[in-house]
Amino acid sequence: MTRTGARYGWPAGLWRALERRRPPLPRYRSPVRGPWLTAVLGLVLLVGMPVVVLTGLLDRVAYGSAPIPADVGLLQLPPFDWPTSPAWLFRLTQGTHVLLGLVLVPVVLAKLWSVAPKLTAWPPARSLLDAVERVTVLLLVGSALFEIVTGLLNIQYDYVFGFSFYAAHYVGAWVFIGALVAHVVLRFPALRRGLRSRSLRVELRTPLAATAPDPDVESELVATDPLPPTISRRGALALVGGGSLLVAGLSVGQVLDGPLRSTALLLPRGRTTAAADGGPNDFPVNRTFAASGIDPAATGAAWRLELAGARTVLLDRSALAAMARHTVALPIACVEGWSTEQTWTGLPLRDLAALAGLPSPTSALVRSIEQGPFAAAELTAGQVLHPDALLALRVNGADLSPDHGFPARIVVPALPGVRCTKWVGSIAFRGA
Ligand SMILES: Nc1nc2c(c(=O)[nH]1)N[C@H]1C(S)=C(S)[C@@H](COP(=O)(O)O)O[C@H]1N2
Ligand SMILES: [Mo]
Repeated sequence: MTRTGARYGWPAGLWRALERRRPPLPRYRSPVRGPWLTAVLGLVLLVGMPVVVLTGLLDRVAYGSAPIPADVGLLQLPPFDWPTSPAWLFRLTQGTHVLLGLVLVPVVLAKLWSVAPKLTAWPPARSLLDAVERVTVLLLVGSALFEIVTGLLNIQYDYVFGFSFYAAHYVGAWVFIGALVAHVVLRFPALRRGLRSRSLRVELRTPLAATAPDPDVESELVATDPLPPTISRRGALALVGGGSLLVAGLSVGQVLDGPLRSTALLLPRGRTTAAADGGPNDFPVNRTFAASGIDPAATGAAWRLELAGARTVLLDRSALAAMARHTVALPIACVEGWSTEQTWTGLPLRDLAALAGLPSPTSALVRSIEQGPFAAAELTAGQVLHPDALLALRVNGADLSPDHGFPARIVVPALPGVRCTKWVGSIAFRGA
């Protein structure tokens, strides 16, 4: 049985002529494909995707422009000060973005499978509205796959692409947002119809033996010559849900401290520890001291912290250590998804600002003795003045290890890990 173009207002001859020119596109014959399955998967994505998008945009705001500037032109969000409280804020937004993004991958793939007949429909457009819809679907599918692939490569630290991840993933997100809004507006009625076409309760009780093809042959998703079922609808949902659970199980360890971290098999870097000895410095490392290329002599007895403000002050490590009395548990949350909470001891940044003669600075520029993209990071007034914002010298009661930023590093509540500069050489306070 083949559908005719009559109901789309096409002249029958033209439709048949096009049909005859059908390229060798696959014809899909699964009996469980249909408006209901597509609508259920669509609903899950309709709830989950906005959360991934919103937490992603928030991460972008928290990340700011430093240390890796990414020029995104007009798409730049208006600047606003990322809060320093609650301290776990970035850990939550970043963890949610990466984890939920990963967990939804099986659902996205299942949704693509479920609408495959539409993606390969011939003729490519039945009407103008249909053409518009197909273009938005193309953008939606393209940007979703782009975001998934760049996101996955980023958390594997695998920069095989020749462009900035930060700019590309962000611009891709806006393409996705636009296409998603258009898709939801255009397809919402179909989503409702699909959800109502079957009862979830009934489907969950229907075994394979009782699984029948959809009678709704008007729908493009429904096979006109279905094969016998090899999986029930509930089986298909269980397969997708199981896939998501598996992904969750293999990733959630990245945000957990303790032995469960080693279960984060999807996130190799989050498991790398400085000292796999269970000691005070045994927690994930982003870039190791060896990888930083810093000459070890520069972190030895010759090291001085330079504070600039109304006056310039040079302090050696023993002078700083004598003043380092503030201890607080704060997370390090990496933009690549992993996070950990550790107990840091050091000097409040606001005390250092006062030492430099600027007790209420408007911003600060932190410089590392490392060269390269992490050489400098900007802190806002709020980030400098928070009582728990530290130049940390110690962690969990021991000196920082070289991998964690010895002689001194920045730790600020709710600040993305990428801006918690290690191997600090100087801090320049600016303002009144
Ligand atoms: N100088 C310098 N500071 C840095 C980095 C770096 O590569 N160089 N990496 C940053 C990133 S991306 C993170 S997530 C944290 C990780 O800190 P950790 O390696 O001590 O866990 O350090 C940040 N500070
Ligand atoms: Mo990071």
